[in-house]
Amino acid sequence: MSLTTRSTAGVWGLAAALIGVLAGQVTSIFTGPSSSPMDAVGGFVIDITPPAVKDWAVATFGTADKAFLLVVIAVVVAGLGWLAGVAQRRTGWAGAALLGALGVGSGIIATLRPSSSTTSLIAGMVAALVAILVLRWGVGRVVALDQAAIAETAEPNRRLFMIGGAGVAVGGLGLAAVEGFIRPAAVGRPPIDLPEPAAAPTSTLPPGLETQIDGLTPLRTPIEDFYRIDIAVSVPRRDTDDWELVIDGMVRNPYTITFDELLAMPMVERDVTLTCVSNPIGGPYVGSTRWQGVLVADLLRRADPEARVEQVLSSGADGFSASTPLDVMLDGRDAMIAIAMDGEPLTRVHGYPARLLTPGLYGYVGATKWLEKLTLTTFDEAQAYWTNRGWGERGPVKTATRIDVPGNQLDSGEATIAGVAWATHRGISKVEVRVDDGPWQEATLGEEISDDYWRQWYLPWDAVEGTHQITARATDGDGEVQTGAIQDVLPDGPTGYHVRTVRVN
Ligand SMILES: Nc1nc2c(c(=O)[nH]1)N[C@H]1C(S)=C(S)[C@@H](COP(=O)(O)O)O[C@H]1N2
Ligand SMILES: [Mo]
Repeated sequence: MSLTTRSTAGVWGLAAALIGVLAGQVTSIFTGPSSSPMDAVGGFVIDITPPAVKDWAVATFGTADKAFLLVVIAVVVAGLGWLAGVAQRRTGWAGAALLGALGVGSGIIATLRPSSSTTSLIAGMVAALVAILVLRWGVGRVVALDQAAIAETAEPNRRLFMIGGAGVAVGGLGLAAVEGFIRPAAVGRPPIDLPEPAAAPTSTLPPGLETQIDGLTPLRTPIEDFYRIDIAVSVPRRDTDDWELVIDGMVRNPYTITFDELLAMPMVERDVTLTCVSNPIGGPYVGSTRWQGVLVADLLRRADPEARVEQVLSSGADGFSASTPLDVMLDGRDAMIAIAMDGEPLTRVHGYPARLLTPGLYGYVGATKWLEKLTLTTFDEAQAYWTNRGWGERGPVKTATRIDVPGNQLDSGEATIAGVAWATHRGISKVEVRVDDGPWQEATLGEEISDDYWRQWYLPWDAVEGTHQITARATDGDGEVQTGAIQDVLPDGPTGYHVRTVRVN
């Protein structure tokens, strides 16, 4: 391969861009996650991405959607870096201007983010400065050699190319290490002494049917398996001593409480299933556990809401907001500010130190993590993050049934069809299963934990050779049979039956 001065300049541009971003990200370890150029640009991209594209990303990458986004940004930056190198060689300034604009631009975006702080500009400036220095040095050498016509020998050019290549490797690997390990390592959760719940459920959760049926979703989701969905590019860090909850809006008595004050309030424990509006039929974005927290109703009452209040707009440290209908928060369903899941303080990814949880509603309308504020207002006055982007204003969870077993292949003979069904806040009264075009057969239900909790179910099946389609549907606690009409997740959650095609050998 014959090396051109142009490609050597391109490689130096690439190296300059990656090392610049790396410098910015490392700086943000000290100046705070809200100043991270990658997070700022990532958050900005998430905000402007059309809901359908975002949904595709969540469906395709799941919890790795943020990693995917960061990789896309890094690739775009690398491409622009290459261009900057080439342009710098031709003009002596255009590449530096491009990289400088990118770095400073990311700093400005960081400053405009909802989670910005006074240091938000710094990391972007550092990124710009480092990128420009690397670019000017590398491309400067390339041009100098070229002018000296030493490049005829090709050797110095090759060496310069190799050094630039090493710079690309340092930038790329460094970025991968910082984003993949170093920054996420800050995600550990400090301990809290959890107060005793005043109104605890009388029993512990019973063992589920998963102890008898291999592959069935456990009755209680282990926290490490609990799905995670949010717009936070890196997990917000809020600690209990600097945590405050502001309660304001159309109230006669706005106030702020600290974490210690929250802990001193009466605590409840509830078993609740949480699911995402973007969870496709049969999908994984649903989890169930025991939550501990303070009833929102107690907090709202103290604020003394005006009669015109319709919704509670809750906001989180990542710039997310949700609008929960006031009637839902006060109808006795025990919407809470949760501080613990499964007997442990919330993990950072699930909203440490405190989050909202509203039984019966999808996460986007009632489960704000890293909670900072509750504003009592009307639907006209303020809209939430997702309702602003085309999702339904009220988000009651639709009845859903998931088939966990069997998988796509099994041997003929005695088998078990099993799964979970939920219709949070209405409960599940029946699950039926159909094989091919056969009759609906009633499955056996696992123990009922609460109306707000999913229910395990199973049906013995004599599997005969061939390819079969298994379909399942539930009936909720009001006697309403789940609809088979297929609707997409947008705008207010999917409907339709989960169908599993199995090959019996
Ligand atoms: N701060 C914040 N809270 C949030 C979100 C978010 O993006 N930011 N996403 C919501 C959505 S869409 C869902 S489904 C739930 C998911 O909660 P989990 O990640 O604890 O499972 O959180 C909700 N709370
Ligand atoms: Mo969600």
